[in-house]
Amino acid sequence: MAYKNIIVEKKEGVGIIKINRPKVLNALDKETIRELLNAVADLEDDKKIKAAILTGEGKAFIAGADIKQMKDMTPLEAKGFAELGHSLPVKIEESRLPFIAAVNGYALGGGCEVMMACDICIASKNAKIGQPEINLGINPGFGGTQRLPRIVGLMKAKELLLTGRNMDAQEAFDIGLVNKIVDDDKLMEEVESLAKNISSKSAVQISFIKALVNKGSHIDLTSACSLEILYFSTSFSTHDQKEGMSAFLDKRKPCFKDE
Ligand code: DAK
Repeated sequence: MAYKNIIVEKKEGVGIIKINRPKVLNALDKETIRELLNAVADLEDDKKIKAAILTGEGKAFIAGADIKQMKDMTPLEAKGFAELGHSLPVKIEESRLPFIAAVNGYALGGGCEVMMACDICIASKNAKIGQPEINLGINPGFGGTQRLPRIVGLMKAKELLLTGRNMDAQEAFDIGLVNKIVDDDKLMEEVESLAKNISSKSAVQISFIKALVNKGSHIDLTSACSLEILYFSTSFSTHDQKEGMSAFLDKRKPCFKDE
C-alpha cells in the first residue's frame, strides 16, 4: 500500500513503521492516523511478521496531535477526531504483534499516548516525553489521563498532567515509562535486535502473552488468572508447545512453526 505520511518496511519478521512528517515533528493529523491504522492492519495480516517497531523521522517520535488541524474544530469535529485518535492506541494494544516504540525525540501529547499503547519503549538519550495538553487549554484526548496513571501511578500522573511539563529520557525511565535508554545513534540497532529476538519465539505465545497482560490488567485478579489457565491449557494444543518442550529435552534449539 502506498502511504504519504508514513514509511513501512518489513525486515526479517519485523515490521517497521516510521512516521514521516518531520517538518511538523510528526504531528498526527487525521490522514496520518488513518495511514497508521491501515499499516498496523497490514502488518497483522502478514503472517511472516511477528513484531513491530514504531518510530519517527527526524528529531521527533510524535510531537502530538496536529494543533494546526485541531485549532478550528467544532466540538463535533473534535469528537470525531478524538474517536479516530483513540482507535490507534486501541488497535496497537489489541494487535497480536508486540509493538516496540523507538522513541527518537519528542513524544508529546498524542505521541506520548501512542507510545504508552506500545508494549515496550526504548528511548534515545535526547527523548523528551510528556502530556503538555493543559498548556493548550485541552485535556489529553487519546487516553493519556487513563494510561499514564496505570503505568506510573496516580500521584505522578496527576503531577505530569497538571503541569504539562516534559520529562527527559532519564526521568521517564526512573518512573517506569521507558524500558531502556540508549545512545541516539544506537536506537534502531538496539530496537531491531530486540524485535528480532522476540520474533524468534512462537507467534502464538507472543500473542497469548501480550493479550493476557493487557486484558488481565483491566479485570480482577481471579478472573485474570482464570484467563491465564485457559490460555495455558490452549497452548497444549499447539505444535509449538510440543516442539518447545521436546527441544528442551533433546538439548537443541526449538523450531517453532507459529501454530
Ligand atoms: N502540531 C502541529 N505542528 C507542530 C506540532 C504539533 N503538535 N508540534 C510542532 N509543530 C510544528 C511547529 O508549528 C513548527 O512548524 P513551522 O513553524 O516550522 O511551520 C515545526 O513543527 C517545528 O516546531 P518548532 O519550531 O516549535 O520546533 P522546536 O524545536 O522549537 O520545539 C517542540 C519543539 C516539540 C518543543 C514544540 O514544537 C512544541 O511544543 N510542540 C507542540 C507540542 C505539544 O503541545 N504537543 C501536544 C499536542 S496536543 C483531543 C484530541 C487529541 C488530543 C487532545 C484532545 N480531543 C479531540 C478531545 C491530543 C492533543 C495533543 O497531542
